[in-house]
Amino acid sequence: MSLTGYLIDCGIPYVEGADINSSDRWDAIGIRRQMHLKCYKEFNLTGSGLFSCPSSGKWIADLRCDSEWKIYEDNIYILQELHLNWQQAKEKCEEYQAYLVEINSKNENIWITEKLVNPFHGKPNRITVFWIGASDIKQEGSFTWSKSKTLLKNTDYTNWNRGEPNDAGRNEDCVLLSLDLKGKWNDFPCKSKLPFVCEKELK
Ligand SMILES: [Ca+2]
Ligand SMILES: [Ca+2]
Ligand SMILES: [Ca+2]
Repeated sequence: MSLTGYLIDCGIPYVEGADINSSDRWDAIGIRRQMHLKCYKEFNLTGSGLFSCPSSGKWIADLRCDSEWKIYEDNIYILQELHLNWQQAKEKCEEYQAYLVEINSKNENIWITEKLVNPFHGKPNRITVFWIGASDIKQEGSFTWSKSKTLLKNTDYTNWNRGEPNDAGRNEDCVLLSLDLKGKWNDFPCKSKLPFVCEKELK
């Protein structure tokens, strides 16, 4: 669930025509004061969207913000089946105030591979590879995550396939994840059009 606003102990809700500065917050309690909240744009609202303030003084929400985004730990993720080159994919994620997925642990790699993308693996337009947010565009051989701008050091989590990254044809600067290779990574030509995964922090 993700909202454009939040409330504590009913607070002073927005009321059209009321002078909030001179209102006593306790006025709000027990008189069925209500307010509407909206979901972030990529979330769909279900329920009435109403928050109401009963005599308990705790707002009750009749809403859920659902989306195609899936939650893993503190972040949300979406697989985009649209095929774009790496740069376009990065920009598309940024349109959602998100970023091309940055994979920092074995468990995150497994969750993305198995739970998020694998359900699409057997479909007619089956997805076998997708972009992740690492590249060595800026400096050959030095892979960095585009979101955090951190260099992938030896101590950082990586999941390169055997023999990768190999900069084949001296033309491979962007990183994909392969489902056929059980979640292994490969550097690949950035101009290739592939599906991709966006990640976003849940605030
Ligand atoms: Ca991540
Ligand atoms: Ca390269
Ligand atoms: Ca390669």
